[in-house]
Amino acid sequence: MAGEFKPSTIRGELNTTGLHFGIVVSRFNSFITDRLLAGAVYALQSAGAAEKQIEIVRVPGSFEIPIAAKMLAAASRFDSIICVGCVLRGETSHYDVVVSETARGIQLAQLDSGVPMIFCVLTCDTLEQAINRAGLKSGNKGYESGLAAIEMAYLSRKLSKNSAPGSNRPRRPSRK
Ligand code: INI
Repeated sequence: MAGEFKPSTIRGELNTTGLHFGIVVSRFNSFITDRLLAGAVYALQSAGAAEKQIEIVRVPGSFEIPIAAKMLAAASRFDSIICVGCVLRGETSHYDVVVSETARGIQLAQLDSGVPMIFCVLTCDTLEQAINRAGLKSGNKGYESGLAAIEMAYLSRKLSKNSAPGSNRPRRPSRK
């Protein structure tokens, strides 16, 4: 075939200039969620974000994450939101309800608001599995989520019509 076929590709970048990040953290299983939070903040900080570019909101449990994330998105100052929780399987079906409603709620919140939300909710059978994903063997999901938040925030600015990455201009009017 003659010539190279190269469609244009739009990508996010690990660049935090002018971007604002919200983090919603569940207090339930805080032994784990505090470590995930630390990983997420470390990723943002390592990529150049300053303290004033990050706001943290605490909620009782994972089930409450979607409503808080949706409220943060409505504030119009965040480019992406990281949702941090940890649900551990117990003996009843409570686990399944909390997991599915949290995941569904976060998905609905990001699709309704148009603000990217990163799913940093561990869903584990045992505490050991959660510990391994919060800083030991399997890395730190919080750190990975921080990187995903930067990429999606940048991409979101790039894809939205009226705001370039780094312009720090809200995409929609703030609420009066
Ligand atoms: N919330 C969690 O974040 N993780 C859990 O493991 C958990 N368990 O096992 O019950 C949990 N439950 C609380 C729930 O998220 C709500 O906070 C509560 O039901 C009040 O609405």
